[in-house]
Amino acid sequence: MQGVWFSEAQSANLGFSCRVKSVLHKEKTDFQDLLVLDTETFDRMLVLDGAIQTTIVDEFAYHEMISMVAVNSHPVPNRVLVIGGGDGGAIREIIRHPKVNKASLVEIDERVVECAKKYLPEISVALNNEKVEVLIEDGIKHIKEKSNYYDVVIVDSTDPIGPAVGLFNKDFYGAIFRALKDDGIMVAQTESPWFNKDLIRRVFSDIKGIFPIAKLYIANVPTYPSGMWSFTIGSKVYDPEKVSVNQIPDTGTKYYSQDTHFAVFKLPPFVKALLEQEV
Ligand code: AG3
Repeated sequence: MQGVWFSEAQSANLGFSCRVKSVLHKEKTDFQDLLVLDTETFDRMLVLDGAIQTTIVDEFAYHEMISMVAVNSHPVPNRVLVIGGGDGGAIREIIRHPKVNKASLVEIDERVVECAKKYLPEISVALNNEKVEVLIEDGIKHIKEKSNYYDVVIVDSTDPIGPAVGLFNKDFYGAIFRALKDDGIMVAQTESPWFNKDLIRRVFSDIKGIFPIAKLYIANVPTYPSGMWSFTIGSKVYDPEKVSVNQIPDTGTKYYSQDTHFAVFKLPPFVKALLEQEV
């Protein structure tokens, strides 16, 4: 292979590689290794601890899908919180919704926010918006201090290793339940149905044990392991599959739409089977 390549070791036996035009930034923050690359196929790319987080080319799929399904399942999503997601991509989508008054971002690593502002302006564009509050603190601590406060909580974490481990545990989902209002809804990114079966099963069963409604949906994100990505919703009242289409405004999204809102819940049998197994 000619030139300089970046490879993510997705597991001990599998890698994902792309040709690099240049390394824009590299540092060790207090929390993780941070790398920003300019690549041939995916344009600029943010990598944390060796794992691809987002790229200019495919970020819209992930950021629209992690945000808008839950936001549009709530009739009045006034107050929305994103935990993690320091690049600002999810926040950018959320504030396009006409009913969102305030969106808060709680990111533990300030350097992610700063580098996204510098190198990924298309993604971080909303971080200076007046509707947005950026808090640099531990998401777990933040959520434990709130009760009956948020309408929607979105967990845009890294993989369940290193700084994000606590964002995949049952106590944390319980704390989100308490931080939500009586009709609140949460969603978390829950990795690949091909490679993270145990995690998906466990998280689904945890969320189902806490929230009256638990649902899993999938979307295609080419730079993530297997390209097929899952998201798990916990909802106190609103069933995302029973939303009226009139409640879904057109915010100019390219993956999310009135059609895909519902389509993504139609799961292939091998994914559905994960949710039916006892943990
Ligand atoms: N958060 C999920 C990234 C997971 C990618 N995993 C991997 N490449 N092994 C993305 C944050 C974007 N706002």
